[in-house]
Amino acid sequence: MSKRFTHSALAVTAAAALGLATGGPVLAAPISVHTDMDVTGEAALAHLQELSDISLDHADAGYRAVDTPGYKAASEYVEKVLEASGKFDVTRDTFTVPTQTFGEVSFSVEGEAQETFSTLSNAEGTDAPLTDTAVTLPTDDAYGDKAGGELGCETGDYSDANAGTIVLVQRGVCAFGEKVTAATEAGAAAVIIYNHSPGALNGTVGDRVEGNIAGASMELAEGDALREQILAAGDTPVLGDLTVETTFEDIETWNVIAETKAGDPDDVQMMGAHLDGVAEGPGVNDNASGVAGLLAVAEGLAAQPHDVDNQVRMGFWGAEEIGLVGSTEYVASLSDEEKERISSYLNYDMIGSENYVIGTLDSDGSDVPIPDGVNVPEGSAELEEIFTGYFDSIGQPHVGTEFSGRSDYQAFIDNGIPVSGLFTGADAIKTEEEVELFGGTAGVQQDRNYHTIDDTYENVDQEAMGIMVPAMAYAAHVVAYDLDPVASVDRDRVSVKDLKKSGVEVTVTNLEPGQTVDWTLTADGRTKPGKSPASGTATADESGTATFTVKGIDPSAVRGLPGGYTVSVDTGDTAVEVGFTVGGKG
Ligand code: DTR
Ligand code: ZN
Ligand code: ZN
Repeated sequence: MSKRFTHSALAVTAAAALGLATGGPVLAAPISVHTDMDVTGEAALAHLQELSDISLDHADAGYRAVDTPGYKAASEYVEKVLEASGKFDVTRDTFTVPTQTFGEVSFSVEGEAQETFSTLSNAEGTDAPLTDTAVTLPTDDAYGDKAGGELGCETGDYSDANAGTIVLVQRGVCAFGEKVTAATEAGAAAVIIYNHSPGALNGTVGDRVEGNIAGASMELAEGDALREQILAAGDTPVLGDLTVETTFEDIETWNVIAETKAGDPDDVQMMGAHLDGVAEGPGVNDNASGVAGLLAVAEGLAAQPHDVDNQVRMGFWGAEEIGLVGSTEYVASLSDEEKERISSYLNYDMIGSENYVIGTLDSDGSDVPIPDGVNVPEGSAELEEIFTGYFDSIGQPHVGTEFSGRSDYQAFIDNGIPVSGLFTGADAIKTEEEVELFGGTAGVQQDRNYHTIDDTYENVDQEAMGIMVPAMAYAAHVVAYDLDPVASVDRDRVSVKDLKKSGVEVTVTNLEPGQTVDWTLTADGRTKPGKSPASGTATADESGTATFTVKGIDPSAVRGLPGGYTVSVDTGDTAVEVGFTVGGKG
């Protein structure tokens, strides 16, 4: 159960110094504190269960991955919840995603399968399998000795001997795309780039270049062994069979965007969570958890007695897992003026990790240095402070997590929009210090289910959700509501003086000389039939002080009205409210 938190701004009371009972009712201004709106982790878990069910119902078709029925069903659920709240306009923001799928990907040399042969993202495939094709090295490679293997960065590294062959080059010095283009211009039939360090290469050629030859990758050991085999064979060709089947397709998908009907559209407060998942698993923590949290926050906002002051816009992002595409396309679709109107963006991607940390996106780099090249827009640190201040005030330990750009806030920081958010961890290993703060297990990934079939509802940590969801709600309240001016009034500006039977004198300072203030007096919870609350005006003297006397809501009957009273003073730039109590026979 989350701890209740209210962040009390200055609530002004001036208990009368009359011969009266002091401590009359403190009269909170309409909104003088920020709260977590009583939004709980349990509320989010109900949505999480629904989203988990949807993912599992579509397990055979890629769960909630982009362009799947599961993503569509999850979108419909999110839309249903938001529309049911009655406070949001909900739309689909469609965009096109270039996708690439692979069929058979194989390479054998003299009949021996090359086990680490793999794809290069955005590289072309083979129109037809290459069979009994010579595998060769660049013939005149200026970098050869430097990198250990031939690099094939330039067409001039090749000769006619390489035409029509499968060329083998090593990673390094130039981009993968440059190597493929150089080999294509040299007339090769395909190019294999092998790694310069152990492990899979996992590379991309960058933008697709239609007409280039097939490109693929291998790991270091196998690539080196093949290079040695080619060198040892001398003039005897080493023959290989190579197939890379691939299809490029532009698919249409969407983000779900929900914005409050109320609130200043020139002061938009955005928050987001990606709705898509990976095809390998149900993606309950990554990132149904963030989505469920936002749905609970939306319902919390909708249940508030006050309309939001600033428009709240929620982005449920598509195609995050294939490159932050939905959020990037969304921000790119905005005009400069529309971007100017977005005052903040809060990102929620993984908030229920099994071996969690309570992580804030470290917008000020206080815990984790900001990586080189990452832009941190002004105002981001203040957004993080919303979370750290909240956690500190409820005694909840927290840590900064890397402001890496590895989620949907990347597009916002690239466009100068302040950002922070929450994160409970993915593939990082939990430290002993973190165990001290949050429990869990050191030496194990913060979420060992990350991007696997085990990212299930059962493996989401409910305690983490119980901490993170109220924090999300509190942050939403902070950005959505401007505290009532009364919270900003200067306590020294108001005083109340006992005039005994003559009533109560109220003094307001720091006014402009000659300024007129309007005041109203109401009796707390009591009314005199037929009598409207007493009211009047007072004018500031040359020192900027206005003084007036109140005698109950019915001046003729002040002695008969013991109890609490409220004096509201409208000073133009602030609303001042003071309370006092008439005790006994007054
Ligand atoms: N990119 C998210 C997970 C994620 C968000 N922040 C981090 C930081 C480090 C690793 C992963 C993440 C995703 O996979 O959806
Ligand atoms: Zn994610
Ligand atoms: Zn992910």
